[in-house]
Amino acid sequence: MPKLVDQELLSGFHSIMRPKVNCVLDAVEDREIGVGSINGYREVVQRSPNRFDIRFEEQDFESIWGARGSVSDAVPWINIVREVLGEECRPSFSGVVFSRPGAPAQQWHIDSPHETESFCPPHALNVFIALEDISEKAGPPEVAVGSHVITNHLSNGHLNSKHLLYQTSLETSPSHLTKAGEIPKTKKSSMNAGDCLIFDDRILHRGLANQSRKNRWMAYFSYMRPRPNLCRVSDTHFESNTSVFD
Ligand SMILES: O=C(O)CCC(=O)C(=O)O
Repeated sequence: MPKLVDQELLSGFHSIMRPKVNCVLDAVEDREIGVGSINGYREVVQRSPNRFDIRFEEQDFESIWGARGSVSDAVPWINIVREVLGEECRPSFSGVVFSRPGAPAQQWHIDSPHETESFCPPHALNVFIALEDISEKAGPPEVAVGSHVITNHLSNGHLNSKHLLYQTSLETSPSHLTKAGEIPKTKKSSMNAGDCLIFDDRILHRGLANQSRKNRWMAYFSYMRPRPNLCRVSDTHFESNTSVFD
């Protein structure tokens, strides 16, 4: 969605996000940080080599959106999220993902697994926001169009949720997702600062390689639909209990 975030909100994001990102990265310093949520810290995960995800909390955005945070009526994408997830939708995670120059393309992955064997409407949506222009060279996100329907490991015996979710040696690429002989088409496009990409988080997606000379910055806000048995749904996003500040 082109320019969903205007210049004023972008500036607000920058003034909140940059200092926190720098503070967390300073705390990481020379510590080991492996790839994957369990090998990172509460505040930062290396999603793939040289691609870092710094976690933000709802309170971080109070100065912009007030106490309701990222479900405030002032959030430019909130009506879309409500339409898909329902009025009761809740924020689940937010953060900044940045990739350093030379970061390779991520493996294809989904962010949360299907929860039932038969297809259900989305239980989670991701909103990606380009914080600066992201040229093709800087590695915008890429998605396998329509793949959220066929990433269901519960109905598709040859899929494994671990390989769908994590960066493992057995990447699940679009060509593994055949449905009636069709491989989902992939789509990528450069983004201008303020452009947003909103998607069902069961869709196969990845961040592309950063072949530019600058860090590539993106913010994200993830939302979920409250549902029964939510307490049994495991967190696959930030699994480490260690803090970089300990
Ligand atoms: O860097 C990107 O474009 C996507 C990041 C992502 O999907 C992830 O880290 O889960």
